[in-house]
Parts: sequence; structure tokens; C-alpha cells
Amino acid sequence: MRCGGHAPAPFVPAAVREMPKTVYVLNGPNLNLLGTREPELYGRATLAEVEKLCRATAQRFGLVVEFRQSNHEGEIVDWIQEARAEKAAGLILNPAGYTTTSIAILDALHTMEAPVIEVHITNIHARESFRRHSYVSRVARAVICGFGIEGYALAITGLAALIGAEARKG
Ligand code: DHK
Repeated sequence: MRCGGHAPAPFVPAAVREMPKTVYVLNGPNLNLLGTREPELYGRATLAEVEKLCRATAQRFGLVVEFRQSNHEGEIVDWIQEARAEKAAGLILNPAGYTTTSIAILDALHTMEAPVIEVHITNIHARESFRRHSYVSRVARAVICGFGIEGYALAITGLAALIGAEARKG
């Protein structure tokens, strides 16, 4: 039996300690059409450009991005479950049209331990009233809307602060 003192810290191999943390960035239906879809609302940047922005922002904090888009609710549920299983450091989700309808996505998000950040490109509160109710907001640690695609960079920066990922020098 050990007496007094603190339990020794568990041994964590350097390779595991230094493994970059992964952030999932998931995008819902019709966001594949960014750039050409109602550009007066959603802007002219494409989803590929959003991905680039996410990767560049995440890199500043030593984070790796898993970036996906789907038009199918079940696929998004599968990816949320994957993020949980893979112990993602956080999940950023633009649920798009599923924001206001998907209890399946809400249920999947409820299983996540890592912080969930909800992003909308447009200010959903300044649009049709049906866009204002979000199931996802019930579980989101934070919600960002109305900043255009810059909202994704803000979400990653905010998430980095939440999980203690510091900006890299240089
Ligand atoms: C994107 C969508 O596709 C809409 O269904 C949402 C969101 C708003 C956005 O602003 O990114 O209502």
C-alpha cells in the first residue's frame, strides 16, 4: 500500500501526447452549392474555399480538420457518431436545412462529449421566421451566424480557446 503523496501521473507516450487533435467540420444539405447558390445571401466563396479557410485556421492552433458535406441526414448522423468514436476535440456543424427539423441529428449530438459549435453563414434571425428555431442550439456550446464564411474561422478560433489549443508561433 502506498502512503501519502500523489498518485504518479499515468505514462503517456510522446507519440500519443503530440498527436494533433482533430476537429470535425460538418456541413448539411445544399452547402455543396456554395458559390452559386443564392450568392446574394451565401456569398461567392465555394465549399472548397471554406474547407481551405478551416484548414488554415486550424493549423494556427495545431489542429487537424476533418471536413465533410452531405445532403443526407443519416450520413450526418453517422459522421457525428464517428467524431465521437474517434474522440474528436470538437465538432463544428452547419446543419443547414436540418437545423430546424432534425431530432436524429440532435440525438446524435447529445452523445458528444466534445464541444459542439453551430455555424450559419447567414443571420438566420433576420430571415424567415421558420429558420429561427434550431434543434442543434439545444446542445451547441456556441452559435455563430451572420459572418458569412468567416463564421467557420471564428468557430475554430473559439473552439481552440475552449479546448486550450494555443496559437503556434511563427
Ligand atoms: C444554410 C442553409 O442551407 C439554410 O437552410 C439555413 C444556413 C441557413 C446558413 O446560413 O448557413 O437556414
